[in-house]
Amino acid sequence: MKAVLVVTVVAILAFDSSPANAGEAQQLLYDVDFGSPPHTVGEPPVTGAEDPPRGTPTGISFGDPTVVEALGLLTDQPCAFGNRTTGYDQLEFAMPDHARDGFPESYDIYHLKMDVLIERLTGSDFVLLLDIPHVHNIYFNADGTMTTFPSGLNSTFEFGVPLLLEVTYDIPGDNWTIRVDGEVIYSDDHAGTVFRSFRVNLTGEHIDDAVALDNIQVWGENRPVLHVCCVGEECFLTDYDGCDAMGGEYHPELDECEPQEPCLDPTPVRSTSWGGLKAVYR
Ligand SMILES: [Ca+2]
Ligand SMILES: [Ca+2]
Repeated sequence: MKAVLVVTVVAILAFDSSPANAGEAQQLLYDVDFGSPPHTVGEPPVTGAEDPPRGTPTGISFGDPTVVEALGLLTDQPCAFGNRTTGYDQLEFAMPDHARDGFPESYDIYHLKMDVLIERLTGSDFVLLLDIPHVHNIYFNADGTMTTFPSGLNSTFEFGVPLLLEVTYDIPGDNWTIRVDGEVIYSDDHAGTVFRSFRVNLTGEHIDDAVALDNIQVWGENRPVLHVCCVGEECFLTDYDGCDAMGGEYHPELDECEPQEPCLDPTPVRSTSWGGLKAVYR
């Protein structure tokens, strides 16, 4: 059987998370740097649910997360968790499928990134809880390990060293991927269905526990819609521009190359040998 080629436009699909290079297919949902205004050093982060991009979390679920001038090596006004009180410190970020404070539009792919500093943990853990809608959690544990729920990740981190944590959910692609400082450390299926919210939480079992986050960004992205493009008898899946660039005939009414192989003429007007047919199907 002839291989079906899927052509995708790399410029659209490749995820560039920098705001300056964002394509039209992407929407910046959160861009929270805890800077002033609206946030104030020594105060809890301001919360709100404006139109995207939002500069605030949507809620403080528990405790006393506090905007600080610096914590350890995170020196550009992060949000600190711990703050010499015990108990949960938790921020919530509502996502599109959240009944309260959600965004008006849902997306196929979500990309989260944030600077994380685990300064000290003595028995507590710090966790990124993702409700999509069943829980996907990423734990920073007191023994220096990084783990997930559902289980699968077995990694480590360094106390006192900021890291860039990135998480990508591809919901139709049924995949979630975790990167630290640009390196993929985990990738698996179980991407979930609808993304209701994510939360960040320090369990706070000791007053010395200290964690800080900064530059929390979340992007939504829709997959381009691909249709059949016939270049001769070869079938490709592309968008209109991709088909045009290949000199093909675009068929927006068709979205699969298999099993019917729509680019093969069902009643060939030109005669062909068995050898020629076999070459087509090889
Ligand atoms: Ca900041
Ligand atoms: Ca606290």
